[in-house]
Amino acid sequence: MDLQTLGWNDFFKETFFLYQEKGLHPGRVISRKNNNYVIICEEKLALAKITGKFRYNTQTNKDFPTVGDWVALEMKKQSSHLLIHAVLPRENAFVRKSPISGGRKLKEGVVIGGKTEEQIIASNINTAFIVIGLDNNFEIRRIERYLTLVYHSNINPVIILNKLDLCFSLDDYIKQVKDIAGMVPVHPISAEKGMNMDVFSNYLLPGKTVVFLGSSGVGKSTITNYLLGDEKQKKQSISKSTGKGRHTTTSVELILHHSNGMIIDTPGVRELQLWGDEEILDQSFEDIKQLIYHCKFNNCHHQKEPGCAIQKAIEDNLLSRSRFESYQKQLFELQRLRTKRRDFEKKLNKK
Ligand SMILES: Nc1nc2c(ncn2[C@@H]2O[C@H](COP(=O)(O)OP(=O)(O)OP(=O)(O)O)[C@@H](O)[C@H]2O)c(=O)[nH]1
Ligand SMILES: [Mg+2]
Ligand SMILES: [Zn+2]
Repeated sequence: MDLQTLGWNDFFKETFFLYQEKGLHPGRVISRKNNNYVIICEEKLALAKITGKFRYNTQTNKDFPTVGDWVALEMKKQSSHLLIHAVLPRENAFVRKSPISGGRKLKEGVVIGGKTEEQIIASNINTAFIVIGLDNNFEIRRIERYLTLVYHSNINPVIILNKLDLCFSLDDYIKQVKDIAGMVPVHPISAEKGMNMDVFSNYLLPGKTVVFLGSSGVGKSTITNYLLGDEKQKKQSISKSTGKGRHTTTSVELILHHSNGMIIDTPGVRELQLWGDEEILDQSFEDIKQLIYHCKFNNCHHQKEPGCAIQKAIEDNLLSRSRFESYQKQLFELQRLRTKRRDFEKKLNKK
């Protein structure tokens, strides 16, 4: 398998030039556990670790290698593992805000301190499948959050409505999704019953990487297993399973598919906190942004002001109140994040 089939392109080639002169080799990160990486390079899988210098010079989580990254490797003779010298610039990455950690304290019920950082789930991705279950856990507001982050990451979103076999009112669900997702492709499928599974062949193409995102239990791994058509993942997850019958994915993993495309399966996260500036809502809430543009006052709070286009749209049933509330919630979260990030960056610069 050549590098192109793994997603190597001119973008990476350009930045790799410097490392090539130093005799380093390119490879792509398949999985990570602490400082142990599995890398695919030169037609084989190998273990790798970052160099001491890399570790010393790296302050933030986002600068460590992540699944999907291209890295510059030293092949040491007679060593059990390769050495990662650098991460090549990413074409894109799916990021969320890390759950607060490190030195966090509660003061009068409010979290102070801790690290305000982004967490990179996976990188260099062509398509992000936002998976949701057509069962009792259908959460439209969650899709909105994923859409905000996927757009921000510069990845093409596709919405997968899984568990079609459990659904009796598909039209209703599709309408809800179309209302918030506009032109984003929406595919109803059932991984368990093998319904409409051929939609994936439009995305799983040689050299292309797709990622499955969504809450725990929506069926990301079931879809992945179906597509792989073998027992690879299942076997692995059974060994990790708690014996309760369900195999929760615990780490991000890149898997080669026989189409020569690549699949990244991710664990469903409990908290999907936003990361980015307030502008990241421009695409995921384009409808609301358009309306705000038509409010009479520039500084309209969309409460009871005269000439408020938002309130009018809600009255006329052109916009649902819950969607507007969801927009406000995300906006507020991003405003708070901006303040916290500023404080955290100040702290980093002082070091
Ligand atoms: N009825 C039905 N059940 C499904 C379908 N797809 C998946 N399931 C079931 O949903 C449960 C969760 O599936 P998983 O594939 O483990 O979900 P996941 O999204 O990978 O979950 P995490 O790894 O925890 O993030 C399993 O019991 C599956 O058998 C489907 O199309 N129909
Ligand atoms: Mg899973
Ligand atoms: Zn207004």
